[in-house]
Amino acid sequence: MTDLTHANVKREMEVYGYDRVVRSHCRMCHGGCGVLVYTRKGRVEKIAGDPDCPINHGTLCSKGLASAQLAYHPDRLTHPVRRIGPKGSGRWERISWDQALDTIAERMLRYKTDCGAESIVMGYGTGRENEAVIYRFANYLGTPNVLTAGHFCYGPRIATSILTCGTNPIVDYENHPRCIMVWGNNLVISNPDCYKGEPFSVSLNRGAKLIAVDPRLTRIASRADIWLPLRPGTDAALAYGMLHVIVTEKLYDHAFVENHVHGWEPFCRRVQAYPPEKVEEITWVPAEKIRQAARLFAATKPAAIQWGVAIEQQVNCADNDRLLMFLMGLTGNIDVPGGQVLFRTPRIRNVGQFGAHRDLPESQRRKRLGGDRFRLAGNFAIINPKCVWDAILEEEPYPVKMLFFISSNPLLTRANAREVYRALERVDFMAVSDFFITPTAEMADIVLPAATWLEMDYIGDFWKRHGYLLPRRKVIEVGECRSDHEMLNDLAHRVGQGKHWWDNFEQALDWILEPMGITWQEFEQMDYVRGEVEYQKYKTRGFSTPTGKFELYSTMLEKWGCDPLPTYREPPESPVSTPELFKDYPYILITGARQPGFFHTENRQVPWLRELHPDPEVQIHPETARREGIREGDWVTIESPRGRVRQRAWLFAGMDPRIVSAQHAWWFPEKRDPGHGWAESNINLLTDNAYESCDPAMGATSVRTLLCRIAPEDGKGAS
Ligand SMILES: Nc1nc2c(c(=O)[nH]1)N[C@H]1C(S)=C(S)[C@@H](COP(=O)(O)OP(=O)(O)OC[C@H]3O[C@@H](n4cnc5c(=O)[nH]c(N)nc54)[C@H](O)[C@@H]3O)O[C@H]1N2
Ligand SMILES: Nc1nc2c(c(=O)[nH]1)N[C@H]1C(S)=C(S)[C@@H](COP(=O)(O)OP(=O)(O)OC[C@H]3O[C@@H](n4cnc5c(=O)[nH]c(N)nc54)[C@H](O)[C@@H]3O)O[C@H]1N2
Ligand code: SF4
Ligand SMILES: [Mo]
Repeated sequence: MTDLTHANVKREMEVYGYDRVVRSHCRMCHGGCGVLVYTRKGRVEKIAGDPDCPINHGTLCSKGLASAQLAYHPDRLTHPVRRIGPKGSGRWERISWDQALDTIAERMLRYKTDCGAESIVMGYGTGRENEAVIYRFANYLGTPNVLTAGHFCYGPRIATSILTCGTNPIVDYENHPRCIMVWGNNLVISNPDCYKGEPFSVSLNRGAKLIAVDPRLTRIASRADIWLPLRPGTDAALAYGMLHVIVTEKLYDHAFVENHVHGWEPFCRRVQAYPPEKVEEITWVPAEKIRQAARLFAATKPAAIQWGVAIEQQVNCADNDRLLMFLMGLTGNIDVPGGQVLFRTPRIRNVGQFGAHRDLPESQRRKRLGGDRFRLAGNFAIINPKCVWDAILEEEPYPVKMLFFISSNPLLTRANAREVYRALERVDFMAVSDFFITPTAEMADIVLPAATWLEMDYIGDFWKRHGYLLPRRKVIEVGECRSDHEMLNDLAHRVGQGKHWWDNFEQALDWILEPMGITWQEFEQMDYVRGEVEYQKYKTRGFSTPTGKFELYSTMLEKWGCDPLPTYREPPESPVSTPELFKDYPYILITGARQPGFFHTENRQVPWLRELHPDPEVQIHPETARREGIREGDWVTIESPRGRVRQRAWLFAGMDPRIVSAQHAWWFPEKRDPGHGWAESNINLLTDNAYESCDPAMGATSVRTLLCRIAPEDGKGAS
């Protein structure tokens, strides 16, 4: 890692008069990029990439660079507040941390006694490193209900990979795959989960072959050897089409199949239902291109699949994940250098142990909302959001009385936003921890001021699968803001679970590191630590699945009464499944393709980042725009059977004219009324959360494949 006494660093400090530099790593997204934070008189003045960090090699994105504008933002909440007017009135009074935590604790204990701990739902959104602390708190409280985005993001990858091969296989960019298939992912913008776009781009520059599976011609797709622009939501059929080619042309790894696979024969029978010509009809991708892609992927070694969230926000969520793993496995790319690796974390107490999942009593576990309906999700402590809204609004199967959202903005990020609004309006008591009073926080009773990554010590990336751990070092303090870790440690003592917690959170960091025989103070002096790297462990130990094999036929799903083999289901709303609706809503709507400067609902108040994307935009094909009387930059209405919102037209020729791609998570912090325009451009007013439209095992909500219509806002349109 960069030596802080290095000449470049010293010169930077002298020339600009910085008085301190701290090595840390960013967390404005899923995190991980090593940074050097320069301060002057205790204020952050500059953030630069750490050239020697193994994750990002000195590169940073716009969000990382703008972190200080977020931390010092004038609208930032810097002390706890209590609402003094009706919900959504925007009237708040300042209170102390003691008052805030005492009130939350008192409510929790009351609901626990009166209605059971399950009536308290803890919540977060995308993973942010506070998840292990939140689960620990919830499990010791006795509530099985932690609401996350895990039903349709990342959770399915973890759950299905545990069923299939024991852990989540990630791409080994360090050993340069020679073929990369990017599937429903745009990592050069999203830098998601364990990955950054930078090592991917390095592998491409070294000549890796590239296959892109994306309905849109992204920057990645434009560099691809083969681009497969499929009809949104038909990924399972396309994957089966490729598997059909690989099986019938015998392009699979015979030794792997013979020795390490469970369910080969039933799988081969199922594959027969998906010949490329039939798959072409379903997916719009020509059969010949499917064959070419399958052959290229199977013949080039090592090869890997870079998968994304698009395949999970569909009715075929879990099966999509499994089918992509089958492609990895059957081509012999699992756990080989440059392939799809099952890396180990260092020897620490991991997120699962920290989360204390084993300490939730079985009697409470059985009460998990939706656990009977969505068995795969329920078994991995994941719940479908509608189950929570129903429990609040209908009191079914029991009443939920309290919500505690720690880093989430569900009014913008969960499907069927009108229903979310009704639930937040109705719930008895709601607490929120956030940087700002967001549209969701405006509905709360108490809002707590959370610390950003610049304001905390932490062991970074201990949930990730690449096996690196990096120390995050506290650089500044802002007002009375506190990390969620410290906040929950404090609250835990007030609700009677103190014996499972610590006097201060540094002791928890020591506890996490204890198996490695080091303390936080020692780790803090280190650059990073990494788990032992070892390949093809399955050859001696088998896979960590019930059969010890790579399970094509899932014995666990069979046990839970689900289909043990993947299948293709037509999206619940589509030209094929709802032809009548399609007459009125003639476009296929994708939502949520990531934008560089934002992280879901975040950063719309950060000047450098809002400048990149001043307005919500919807991509429309020029032909479609002409037909509908829409010009570049016009405000247009987008409408589904559930609602209507406005965004600006961005004419984009790189997709089928029948597709429309709208941005998600828009609100307008500059609008000073307490709604902050949450219902103007929020695409989740259009998305559906009906149980029947969700993945039957995982409960994933379909937010990528819907039907819509579009029109110019002035109502003139085409005649
Ligand atoms: N239509 C549609 N909807 C989608 C998606 C889509 O593609 N289309 N994508 C979905 C996906 S994949 C996800 S993961 C979800 C994300 O959903 P959310 O996680 O609910 O979305 P965020 O906007 O990231 O909300 C995070 C909030 O937490 C605050 N925050 C950030 N960091 C911290 C922290 O460390 N502590 C605390 N206390 N607060 C913090 C931020 O200020 C912000 O208000 O959205 C989903 N919604
Ligand atoms: N800047 C920024 N970075 C982010 C986030 C953010 O909000 N902003 N969010 C973070 C989170 S929580 C997540 S989950 C990740 C997600 O990161 P990614 O997985 O990269 O997700 P997206 O960019 O939403 O979608 C990737 C691609 O899927 C395509 N797509 C849409 N529908 C389909 C389909 O049916 N099939 C296929 N094969 N492709 C389809 C879209 O055109 C898009 O190009 O990003 C993370 N990183
Ligand atoms: S990709 Fe950007 S936001 Fe994410 S960790 Fe790196 S610099 Fe920070
Ligand atoms: Mo996500």
